[in-house]
Amino acid sequence: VKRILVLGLVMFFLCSLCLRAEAKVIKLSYANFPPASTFPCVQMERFKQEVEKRTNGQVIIQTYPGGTLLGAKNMFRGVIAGQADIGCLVMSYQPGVFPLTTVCELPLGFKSAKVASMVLWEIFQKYHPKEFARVKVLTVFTSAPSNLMSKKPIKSLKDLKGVPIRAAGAAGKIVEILGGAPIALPMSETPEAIQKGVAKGLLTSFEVLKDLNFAAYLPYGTITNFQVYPFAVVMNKDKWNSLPERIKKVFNELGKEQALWTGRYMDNHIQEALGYAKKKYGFKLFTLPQQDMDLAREKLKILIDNWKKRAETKGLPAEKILQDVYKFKAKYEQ
Ligand code: 3IO
Repeated sequence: VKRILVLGLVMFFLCSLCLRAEAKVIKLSYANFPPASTFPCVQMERFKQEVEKRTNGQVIIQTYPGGTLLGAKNMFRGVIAGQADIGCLVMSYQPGVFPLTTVCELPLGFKSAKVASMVLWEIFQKYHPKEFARVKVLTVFTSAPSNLMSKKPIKSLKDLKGVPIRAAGAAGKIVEILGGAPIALPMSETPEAIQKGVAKGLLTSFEVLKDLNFAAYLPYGTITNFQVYPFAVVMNKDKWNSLPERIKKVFNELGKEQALWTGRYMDNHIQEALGYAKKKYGFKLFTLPQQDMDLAREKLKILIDNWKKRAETKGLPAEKILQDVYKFKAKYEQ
């Protein structure tokens, strides 16, 4: 009898310990707009795994790819309102909302997602952009430099004239300046536009040839390396403030590492996607003639001037920010 009593007591304590641990599990929702196969969602799953591992399961993240919780255009507002705890947004989808950090979507000659992601990270650390004051920024990253994918070959700027090309934010301006007809849709609405033939091309990083199977519709590519699309992963501020310090520490330590991981994943994945597109669909790559590249660079300078003017009207030290971008870029390119 005594033994049974002791055993019962031990079990009671074990159970109550378990229950208490259970009660302390923090569940967070993480919203993303594009399909699960795409790089923003691949990095989301990696982020989830790292957080769960590093908090010993104290934090559980439920992921919602494909716009099932929040869409591309209401991501920022949705997280601020608390509809999702965490959300992944593209700054280019909401022109005017991010006057400082869109410095990183200017055609500044980034050659990799890794370098551009690190530069974006450093700019956040140095300037604490006011436009993100209402959320906690968990990590940032960018796509790889944008290239053209099209139904018909684009071998010169002349071939681009009047062609409807899906491109958002600064990328849309680039298409416009170079004589194309930009269609400003987020990536989540792009498959339909391509399949219906509303858009006859796309200006973004090449990995979507595989991840969204665009190679089936767009068998031609043109290397331009114009700009990158900057992303931010943000958390609802009240939710952030409610987290225990040791959990906050896990997130804070993960931010830069996650940016680097995503940049690297993107750069490697581009090569894989190009191989897939070539093998499966005979995807063909072109480069623009040097004189067209020079002309494009000359024409696109106005975007940098325009960004500076807009940033200055917002009271930002535009020239200093731009010089820092160049400085960080040189640092990480080494
Ligand atoms: C992108 C966005 C969602 C899924 C895959 C992607 N590859 C590149 C981007 C960049 C972007 O935001 C865009 O609209 O081209």
